[in-house]
Amino acid sequence: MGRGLVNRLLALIAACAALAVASAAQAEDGYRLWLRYAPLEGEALARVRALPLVVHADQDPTVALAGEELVHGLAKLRGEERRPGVVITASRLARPLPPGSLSFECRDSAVPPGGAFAIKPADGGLRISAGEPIGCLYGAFALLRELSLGRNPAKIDLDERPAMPLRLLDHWDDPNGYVLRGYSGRSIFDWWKLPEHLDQRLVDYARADASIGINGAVVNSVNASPLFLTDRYIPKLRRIADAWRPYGIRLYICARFSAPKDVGGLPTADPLDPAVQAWWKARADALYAAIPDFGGFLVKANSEGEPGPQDYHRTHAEGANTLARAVGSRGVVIWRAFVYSAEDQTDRAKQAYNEFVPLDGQFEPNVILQVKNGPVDFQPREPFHPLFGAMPHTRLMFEGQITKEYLGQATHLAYLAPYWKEVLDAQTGRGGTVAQVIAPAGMAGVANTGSDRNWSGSHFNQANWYAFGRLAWDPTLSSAQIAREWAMQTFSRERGFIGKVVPMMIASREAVAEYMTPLGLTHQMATGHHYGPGPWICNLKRPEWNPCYYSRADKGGIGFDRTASGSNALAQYAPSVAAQWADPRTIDEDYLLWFHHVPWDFRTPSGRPLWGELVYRYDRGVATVDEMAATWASLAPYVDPERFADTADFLRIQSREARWWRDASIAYWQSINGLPLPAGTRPPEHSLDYYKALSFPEAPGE
Ligand code: GCV
Repeated sequence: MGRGLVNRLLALIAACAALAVASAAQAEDGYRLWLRYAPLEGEALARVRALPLVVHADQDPTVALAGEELVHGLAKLRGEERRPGVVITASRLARPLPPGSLSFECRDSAVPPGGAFAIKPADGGLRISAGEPIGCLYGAFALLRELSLGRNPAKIDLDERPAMPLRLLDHWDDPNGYVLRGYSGRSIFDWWKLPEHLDQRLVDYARADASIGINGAVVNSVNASPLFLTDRYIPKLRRIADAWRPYGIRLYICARFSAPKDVGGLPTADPLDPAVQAWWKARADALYAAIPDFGGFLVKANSEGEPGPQDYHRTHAEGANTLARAVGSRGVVIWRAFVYSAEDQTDRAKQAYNEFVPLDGQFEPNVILQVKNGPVDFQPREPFHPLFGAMPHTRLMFEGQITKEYLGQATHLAYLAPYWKEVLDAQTGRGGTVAQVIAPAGMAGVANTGSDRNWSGSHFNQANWYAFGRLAWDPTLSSAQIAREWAMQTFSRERGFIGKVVPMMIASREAVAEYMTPLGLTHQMATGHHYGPGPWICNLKRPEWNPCYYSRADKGGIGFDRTASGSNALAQYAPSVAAQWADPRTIDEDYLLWFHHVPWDFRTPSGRPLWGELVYRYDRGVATVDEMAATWASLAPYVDPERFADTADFLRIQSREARWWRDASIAYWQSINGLPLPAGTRPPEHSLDYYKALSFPEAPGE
């Protein structure tokens, strides 16, 4: 081969390599989340091009980040390579700015502290003002969001403040990198390499959180390892806290209640023991010495085998208060209300209320009680938890589960904003809606982030992280508005896309509720993985871990009687609320079997007998998933091939598994009620024994 040909071949190979790199750089793998800042077009582009990149950077690292974000984001929206922009220092800001400037005032006493900001027209341009630097960062993200949605800068006029002080993510991550109920790879925290090495992903995570107003993260699982309270972990925690501080993310840890014994060398963890109290105080002091803005402790106590004050015949209040006094005014102790005991077999749904309501008023002021959205456990649908509104002298915080343990995990598409809104908007009958009750405290979401390139196990699961932050910032936002802004930033601004994808997202959670647990059924998931159906399971050692405990299905009927003739859980709600649910003939059917045991031939408001209605709902859930898959298929022209294919694959899985849920459930109910299928109904594809025999050793477990 001649030298010329060799050179040409080498050049060709180099060109191919360069192309490969270029296309890899373009690959949409989901890592950039909703912060893609895809170039604008047409008038929107012209308007943003007219905004000069003028930012004010003072010495504060958070203000600097806000400036960086704007420079980066505006350049991207303008379709330009990243440019440094014009940075005006604090001292020069006193001089008149060029007309049409974009500027910051981050210590504006007219704006309240705590993250509030205003974006107003000023000097022919725009000014972001905030009472403190974090408000400027939130303002920068808000401005970029508005521009990304195509808003005209001349018409942007915002005045925002967060609805609640704590907007947290709870990570159920273990020191060895395992994520409990995690469906997106391993933990984002690499405790092995910390403190020397901090993965860039942790910084990118903080940026994403800040962009939606999240302001704290609990870095370890509620089934807590005591390691996090040892000296060895303090430098690791400090390294993360230092990286997160400029983004306004405070670090919290889960505290294992038995830690004074486990790692403190004490013979007891009795919260009233002076040595135990001194130990907690010393631990809190050590943490605050390293991390002055340490958020505090989250505690799961006397729940599912975790240690707690009741091991020493102390109350939850006595336990929480010991930790709260150790932390003092520096932070908070978040105590979980998720407790249910093996002994009390009346009704699991009643137990947290019974346990905590008598303690109202006994907690230190820096204790917050964290209450799951519903009284059982993050099911596809539950009524709001009766504790909301029932403890007027205690700050209550909402706990939601972003990770979708019971809603199809990574593969099933279920947009959760409508789910959380259902609870946040519910009238408690005791001092307003749930959102109003939690406003003095906040919201925590069990995070769905992991080491997967797309962070959340699926592209659409990112929407739940996004929606959680947005709702914690402002629970009055509508599910559709949040879906719309997420989809526009994450995928495409095209009307043809948004007009279809938003309704698809809005319908998705209801579809899951219908093909898994229609009409208020609950906890019918198989043991361990909680992914597929297991309504027949009835032999687990604790009755309330069995699906049959919740369905109460027998020849005569189905559903859990929580009225006065049954467990009377209904009486835990305010009379005005209980009245809506007391009568099976008038209750919202979505809660029918949650509160009532009714005969199979019970006439539902639809006119169908219960058995027919149940089958109808399963079928409707399956049909909605098929429609979602068809909708997505029609959206190919708007979506990059990588994310399009990933989502299409997952919708195929969901279609198949929605049928699995429907068929296995119907086969089981039929084995109980002995009824023929309603006329025209497709019989289950396999026998009940087939479904019972399925096992999934490869599924993510407990
Ligand atoms: C952390 C559910 C999950 C458990 C989880 C528990 C909790 O029961 O299945 O894995 O444990 O909730 O919230 O504490």
